[in-house]
Amino acid sequence: MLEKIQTTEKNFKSDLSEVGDLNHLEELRIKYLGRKGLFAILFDEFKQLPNEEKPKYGQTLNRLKIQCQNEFNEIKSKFSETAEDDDKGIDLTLPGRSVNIGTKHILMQTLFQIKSIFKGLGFSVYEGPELESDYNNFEALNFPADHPARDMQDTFFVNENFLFRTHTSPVQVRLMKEKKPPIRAIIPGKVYRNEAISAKSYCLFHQVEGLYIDGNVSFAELKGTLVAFAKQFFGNDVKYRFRPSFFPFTEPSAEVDIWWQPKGKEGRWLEILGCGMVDPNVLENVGIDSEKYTGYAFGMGAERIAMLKYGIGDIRVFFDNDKRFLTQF
Ligand code: 2NM
Repeated sequence: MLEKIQTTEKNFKSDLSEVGDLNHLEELRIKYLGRKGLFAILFDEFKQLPNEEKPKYGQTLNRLKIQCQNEFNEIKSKFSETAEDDDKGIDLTLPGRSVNIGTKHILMQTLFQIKSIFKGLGFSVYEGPELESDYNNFEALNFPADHPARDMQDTFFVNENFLFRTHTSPVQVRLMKEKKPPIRAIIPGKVYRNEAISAKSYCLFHQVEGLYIDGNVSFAELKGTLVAFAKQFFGNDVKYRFRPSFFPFTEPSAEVDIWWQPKGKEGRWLEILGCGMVDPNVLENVGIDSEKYTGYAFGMGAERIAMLKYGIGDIRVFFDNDKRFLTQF
């Protein structure tokens, strides 16, 4: 009996050392530890032994069986780990997952394009504060005291003398006070108006204004510059017109329209910007000799021209941060 036990142990160990995979291991398990395996046979033989011999072999046999089972389990778990890596783990042949990095906001893309067109035409870019004095925002710019924009209803006043700028023109006032002509600059930035919010107007929007002041600046130069801009921004074959208008800070003043022709629908003129020759009163207010210098200025709403260019029907979508809108651009 002892010899049989020892032989079984020896065979088990040598068989186990040659195991190559899980299937092979399972075969060995059945061969040794199965219901009709070699250990079962040994136990059957053990049962046949006379009672007085049982203690002698019982312990050895039990110890051996447990030891074999342990070794078997150990090898099985090693094989299982590698098997799991193979089927649950990483398939190195799959293409990588794309990372969502977001998009540049369409308004920022538009502002970037406007700035780069004017830079190409020789303009510098300046910015200024959004909180301004009533003087810089209105008084210096020739807005009469009874102008409707100066009403509490249309402007966000902080107190009697300070307000959220309603256009970026106060930055031009600062520039003209600080620098001697020639001045050729565009000023992009946020502006605020206390209007009823709708598809067409929001309490906040972005403007780009431009200013050119020098010895002999003419309306012809203003036209040339704005036509060059319109062609670069809307396409070379854009149809445009200059239409007389009025602004407190320019004289003469004009508005520029472009022809909008939707497919299959009636076309129409749409305003894209306002402009004019800087009023001599404004130049004198900032200490520039209006006998020596002339200048032109213009202003446009960035949301508005982005809406025209990309066919966006509601200004509020620029501020909603809805990914379904933002990711279209
Ligand atoms: C516009 C239209 C026309 C303008 C005028 C000035 C300044 F400071 F030179 F007087 N800045 N911007 C101007 C002129 C703005 O926006 C529709």
